Amino acid sequence: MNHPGIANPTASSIFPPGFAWGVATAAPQIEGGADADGKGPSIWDVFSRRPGATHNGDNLDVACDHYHRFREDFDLMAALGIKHYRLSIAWPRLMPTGVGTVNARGVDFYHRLIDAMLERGITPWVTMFHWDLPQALEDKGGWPTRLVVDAFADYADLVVKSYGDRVKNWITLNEIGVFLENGYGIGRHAPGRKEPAEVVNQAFHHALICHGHGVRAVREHGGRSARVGLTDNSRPMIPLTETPEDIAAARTAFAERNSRLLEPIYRGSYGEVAPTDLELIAQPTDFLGLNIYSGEVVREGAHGRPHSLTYPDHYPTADSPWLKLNARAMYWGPRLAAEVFGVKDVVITENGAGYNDEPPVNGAVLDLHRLEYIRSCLRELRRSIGDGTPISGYFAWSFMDNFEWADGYDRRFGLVYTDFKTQVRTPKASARWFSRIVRENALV
Ligand code: GBH
Repeated sequence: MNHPGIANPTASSIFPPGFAWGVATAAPQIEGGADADGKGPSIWDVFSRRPGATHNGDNLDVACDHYHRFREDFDLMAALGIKHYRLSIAWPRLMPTGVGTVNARGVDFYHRLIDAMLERGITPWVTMFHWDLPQALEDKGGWPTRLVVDAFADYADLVVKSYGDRVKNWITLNEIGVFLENGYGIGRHAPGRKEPAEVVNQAFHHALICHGHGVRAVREHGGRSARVGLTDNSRPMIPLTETPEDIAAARTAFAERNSRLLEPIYRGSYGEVAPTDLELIAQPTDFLGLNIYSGEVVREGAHGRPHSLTYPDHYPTADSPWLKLNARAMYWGPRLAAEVFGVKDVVITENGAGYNDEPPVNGAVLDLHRLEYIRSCLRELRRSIGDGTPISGYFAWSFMDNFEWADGYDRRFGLVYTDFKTQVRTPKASARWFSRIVRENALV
């Protein structure tokens, strides 16, 4: 029964007009077609074939076969009412060896893909680099060598010149710290190297300059209405109590923990660097993309210093063991980015939860765990907006179950279930619920 006087949705559940609701994926995780139409190998194609590198030895050869099924996938997206889609472009499809020769068939693929999206009323948000470095560049030294910077500059120009007439939302690189620490520091991700900190630092510097070239390419070739930002998984710091002392501790911790990336980009300050490099890195962007899954709890400690708390055993956790289910990250991550680094516009470019969902039963996947977690996150996001944090969009990770890097295919983040044997897609309960949120522009 309706309670008289309580509207549904309530005012505090309604999002600002024009809020961008979307879903996200990345090329290497969904496309398959690993050597279709002249594509060169990426570091993930090669790494995933190494014995023991991924769960079950899973590789990217077929993935969701999106390369051949993108029209059906966009039909489903459109049927769910999704209006914004974050995807990435595979560098080795366009430039099989990373530099020089352009593969026209690869370029054409994304022309068809983008047109298919636009025909269905879906706005593309394109990430230039989501971890699939051409193997040929790795063979020459990879991210620690400067030649990746020059190669990326050409690649970014090619991408924006090719698609900039239809793509107006650009993301340069995804989670620089993650692909470098995992790929070159601990070796858990491609290319699986274990290098000393100074090598990883060098790689980090190169990736920042690549971000700068991405921004430059959009400004030069993207047209006047084009917007560009970087996506980071800046560590959200969550004050144990929402009191002035703990909030101050969270602010200090956020500044310290995220300065490596956000300082150079937002404050243009950064050790001893050639001024031309710094100029590229610190160019103004239009938004900051934040991937938020979890956060770290802090309180005021001794001498006013932040004190980080570790999660106890049995703290609610997704099947991804790192994914502690703390929805308040979604309030504090964007708010601290705005307060500490002066970010003027935050777009949540990823949020979700990884579970080993069971196959559909009578056509249904009741992923109530994922649904409730995302709902809690959206409640916190709305609270942050209500308190004045500038947030203009939210993308659920992921549209469909896909290749979860070293965790392979059992670990599912999709709103849509992927049967990797038959390639049948089944919207989960979370997809149907999210579809309604998009339609209402409100938490339902
Ligand atoms: C994002 O990365 C990626 O952009 C996306 O491609 C990916 O599929 C998605 O999230 C879900 O994972 O050392 O065991 O504690 C998330 C990056 C993954 C970084 C987990 C920290 C900690 C692993 N995070 N990682 S562990």
